[in-house]
Parts: sequence; structure tokens; C-alpha cells
Amino acid sequence: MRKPLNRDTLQTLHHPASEPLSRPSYARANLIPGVVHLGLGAFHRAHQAMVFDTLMQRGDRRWGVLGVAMHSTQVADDLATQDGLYSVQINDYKGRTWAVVGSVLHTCVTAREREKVVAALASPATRWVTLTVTEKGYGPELADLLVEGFAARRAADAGAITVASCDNLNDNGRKLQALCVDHAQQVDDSLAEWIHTRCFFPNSMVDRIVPAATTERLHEAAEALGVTDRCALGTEGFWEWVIENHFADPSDAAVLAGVGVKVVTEVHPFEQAKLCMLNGSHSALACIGAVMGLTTISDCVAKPNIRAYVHALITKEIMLGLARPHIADYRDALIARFANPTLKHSVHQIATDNSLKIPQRWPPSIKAQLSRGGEVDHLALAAAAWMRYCLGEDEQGKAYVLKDPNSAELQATALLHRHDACAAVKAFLGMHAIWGNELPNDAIWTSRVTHWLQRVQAIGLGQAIAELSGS
Ligand code: CS2
Repeated sequence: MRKPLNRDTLQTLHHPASEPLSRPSYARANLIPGVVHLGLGAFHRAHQAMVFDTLMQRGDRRWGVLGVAMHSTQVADDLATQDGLYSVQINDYKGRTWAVVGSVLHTCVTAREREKVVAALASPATRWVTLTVTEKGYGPELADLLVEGFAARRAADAGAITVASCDNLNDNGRKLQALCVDHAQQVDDSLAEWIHTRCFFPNSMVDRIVPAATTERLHEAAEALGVTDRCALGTEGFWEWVIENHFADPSDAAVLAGVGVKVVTEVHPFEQAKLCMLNGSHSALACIGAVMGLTTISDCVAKPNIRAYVHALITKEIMLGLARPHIADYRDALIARFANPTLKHSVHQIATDNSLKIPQRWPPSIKAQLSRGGEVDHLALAAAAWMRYCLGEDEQGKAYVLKDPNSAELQATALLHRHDACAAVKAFLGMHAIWGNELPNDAIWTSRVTHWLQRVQAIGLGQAIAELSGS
């Protein structure tokens, strides 16, 4: 029987000769818990936690992480039994490598151990808070926790702190700041003022494709490393973290830049390019793939028609107004990343919470195209695919579950109008929380979405895509 990955087995790990392994070379007992991270999903563990790990490999001990799950206990408890250690399998065209990450020192669960989170937020050792709580996490529950922690921090006179949102939202730092300051105002004006002046909320863009862990991944890790690792993950080689130079400790800018983080004065061009190009295409592919009965993003772009569709979607309708430098190279790299067959990124995972993701991902491109008199057919087809997706059944008749806080309303709408594209589009576009106030009244947008939903209903999505690309 294999032993578990933990501090005792860390030095005994083996690995295939062709698959290099890196592991913490620092003494973990001497690390300082300088970071509280909220949201212990796969993304943090394969992104920011690895950046912190690199900093500590280079001798900077201040980036140890308290990993906080908001509700679910599984990952927090599994990590705790492994002394916070976990392995990441990194796959791209260069081959496969492994990293065992040592930056997560402790874990806890807010719903179970709130006092530990509050105490950590108030600790003078804590210099940073990072967050990956997903789009739906930015509500009163989060505000309440952070504001309680900041109140304790002020009372302890523990000093200024950087609070970095790493979620896929525009202006994520400012949104989080507004959420905390507004919430604090309801309690105590002077606390709101303290948060305003002593908490630094940089905007940031984070990028790495990190699919949810699967049992297949766990088996591969066990095979390769010779231990069981219940927290093993897989990801791609590419990662990017662009963050606004706005830190409680200004010297962090050079520290982060030293390990490959882009520290900039204006995150917006990077954030817009990433949200609209990567996440926007991801959501389009997720809906298309799910409706056509495809399993992963790489399965989608392996189909020449879908690959051509996504290339045209980005080129003709998304990237024109975007200001990120070398945008065409960025697009090509992106499509190559989507095609990475080892990631096995499930279309249904990406389609989760569509109604909260779409607002950041599609409307900015649609509005920009309409205002310059440009084409919106590829975006309209994506919107039609989403409406078709809401039926909860693929084109082969196989049912799937819609995971979305608004699933009941979405599915009821799709079912009610399943044979009437005009009525379906009217009802779906009438959801202003998703589309904003302008788009539902835009005659061109409405008619293009209606056209494509009619075509999808009449000839199926694959044929509609072929028709759009003129093949
Ligand atoms: C994806 C993102 O699940 C999703 O909605 O679009 O998680 C995406 O993989 C990351 O943002 C990539 O950085």
C-alpha cells in the first residue's frame, strides 16, 4: 500500500526520469504565515500558491498561506492530513513536469472555524489576503467576514494590508473595496475609513487553466510519485498574474516582479483581453460543446468547424477594440492552450454559473461591435448556444444538470419556448442582470440572436456553425 504525501514522505518521492519534479527546498517549519487565502479551490493551488512557493524557494519566508475554504470541508481536511502538501502535474507541448507545493501551511473552513480566519486577518504577520471565491462569492457573507477581520486588525493595531481579489471580474480590486467599505459603513464609519486608508485593494488579472481535480489525476500522481495525494491537480505550463502596483508594502512590487508577476499601473487592458478573449471564448465553447455532447474544451477545438468558429469569434468580434499589446499572438497562444489535450477541461465545469459569468465575458464585446457597426453573428451564435444549453439536454437527448444559481428560471424559460426562438430570445435577453439595459432593446442584436437560435432549432448547432463560417 502506498503511503500518503506528507512531510515524512516528501523526500522519498520518486518520479519518471522524463518528468522532472520540483519540491520545497526550504524548511517549512521556519515559514511565516503571511497570506490568508479565501477560496481553496484548484485555481489558487495551481496559481498564487505556486508563486508564493517560488518566492519561498528563493529564500523569502513571508509567503506561507493559511488556506481558507468558505464552506466545503473536503479539500481543507484532505490538505491538513497531508501537512498542506499537494502535487501539481504540469502539461504542455514541452512535456510533463511535477511540482510539490509547500506554501500552504494550514487550512481551515470559515463556516466551521470563523474565529481562526478572523484571528489570522488580525495577525501582524499577515501581509496579504488573496481571494478566489468565484463570481458568486462577492456578497454580504464575504463582506461580513472581511469587515470583522479588519475590525480585529484595527483593534490589534496590526497595520496596513494588501487584499488582492483574484477572481474573473472587471475591476476586481475596486469591487472588493467597495463591498467592504460599504458594509463597514453600516457598522461604523471610522472602520470604513480605516479600511479605505489601510487596506490596499489592487486590481489584478490572473490566468491559468486549472480544471477541477479528477480521480484520473489522482491515479496519475500516485503512479508517478509513488504516494497517494488526495489533493493532486493538473494544469498547463502557462500562467500569468498581472497586478496593479498598489500594495500596503510598496516593496512587494519588486519582490513579485522578481518571480514573473507583471506589476503594472493599469491592469484594465490585460483584464479586458483575458475576460473577453479567454473567458468569453471559454463560455461560448462550453455551451457549444455541452449542446453538441462534447466533453472537453480540447474536444471542441479538435473539430475544425469549431476551431474556425472560435478563431473568427475572437478575430472579428472580440479583439478589435482591445488594447493588450501583441493581441494576435495572444489569440494564437490562447487557441493553442484550448487545444491542450492533457487538460481535459470539462465543458460543464466552465458552463457552471453561466448566468453570473456571461455579464463580464460577452456584453463588452457585443456593445463595442454594435457601436462600431461591426458584425455580431459569432457572439449571437454563442448567445443562442447558451439559450439552447439551458434546456438541460444535449442534441443526442442526453440530460445534464444546469449548475447555476438561476437554473430554475433559465431551464423553465428554455423549456417553455423550446420551439419558438423569438419568444425564447425575448425572454432570455429580458434578463437584465445578464445583458444590461441596452442590449435587450438593440434591434440588431436581438435579430441576430433570434436568427441563430432559429437555425440551431432547425438544423442543429454543428450545422449552424458550418453555415456561419460559410462552409
Ligand atoms: C473558466 C476559467 O471555468 C471558467 O469559467 O473560464 O476558470 C478559466 O479557465 C480561467 O479563468 C483561466 O485563467
